[in-house]
Amino acid sequence: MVVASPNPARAEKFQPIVLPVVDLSAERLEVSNLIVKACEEYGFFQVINHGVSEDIIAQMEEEGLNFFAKPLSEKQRAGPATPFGYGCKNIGFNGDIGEVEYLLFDTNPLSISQRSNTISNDPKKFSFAVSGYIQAVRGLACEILDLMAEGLWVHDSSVFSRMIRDVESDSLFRLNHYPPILCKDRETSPSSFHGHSSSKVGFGEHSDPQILTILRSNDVGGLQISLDEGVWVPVPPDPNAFCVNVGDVLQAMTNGRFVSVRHRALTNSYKSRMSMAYFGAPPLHAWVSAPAELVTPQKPLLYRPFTWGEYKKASYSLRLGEGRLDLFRKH
Ligand code: GA4
Repeated sequence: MVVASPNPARAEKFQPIVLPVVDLSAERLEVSNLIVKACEEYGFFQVINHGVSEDIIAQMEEEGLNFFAKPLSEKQRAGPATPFGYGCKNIGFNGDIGEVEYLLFDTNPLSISQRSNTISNDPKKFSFAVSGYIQAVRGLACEILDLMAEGLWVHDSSVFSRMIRDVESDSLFRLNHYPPILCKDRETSPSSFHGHSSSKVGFGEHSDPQILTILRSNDVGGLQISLDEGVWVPVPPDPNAFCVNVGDVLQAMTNGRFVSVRHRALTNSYKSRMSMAYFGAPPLHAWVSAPAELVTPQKPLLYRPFTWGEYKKASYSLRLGEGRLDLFRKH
């Protein structure tokens, strides 16, 4: 295990982790086995040869960069992000703060198109880019979820993907922008006595509540994952890959075989980072429970069945970093 510091100011200097890289164009059985292994060991992996067109990614990135380059007063016309729109520094409803600005959307094409009017001077172009991107990454998420079910030998291989294919799926899309922050903090970072700079927390530690997250960022690092309590390991950025991570609901649906791992994002001292995240979620009324194949006398059901609506409510009533899945544990 790589050793890293719990102090964000110092963590950057530790060796980055090499996440498993899954080539989606390889042989199907091999791919599904690799994905299962990655989800059990890391809860995170990268996918290459994912089939999402470069044009779709580039258009979305351009629209995001154009938006964040606007003056604050203009961006605020699209806010506040409670529940959807532009947010700056405030995360969630319970006082969490980070060095981040963002746009949060539900994935319904109609509401994206309505929202675009306050976001862009060319709303049609903006909503076309967002809808196209969401459609493409949703397809990728479904493909990955089917591969997971196959790798787990679950008979109904659409058991996970069906939830995000549903027209009532409560999936979200988020654009995060982390402006560069140069901070030479003598108090918190001993290394700053030698003129080193340190990083600030852009988005504090948390796990994603949903099923699966498909993340892409520009070539600026900042994402860190915590495989051991208090140990933060940087994930190097790769603009050619998507980073995929298991959410709390998938941990419950795999009866704890897959892990929903805590992660956070730090700011860079000199460069701005933009990430685009699709959070695949069930419909609010859908029941979350592990399929029969994953429950055995040796591995009894870990979590009581719950609806996504119930889980979402619990998530929003807690602070960002608080564990929520434990509230649903049976024993
Ligand atoms: C984390 C994952 C997604 O970004 C998000 C976040 C949401 C928010 O920013 O409003 C939450 C956070 C996220 C987890 C717990 C709750 C909800 C802030 C918060 C304190 C959009 C999501 O679905 O959950």
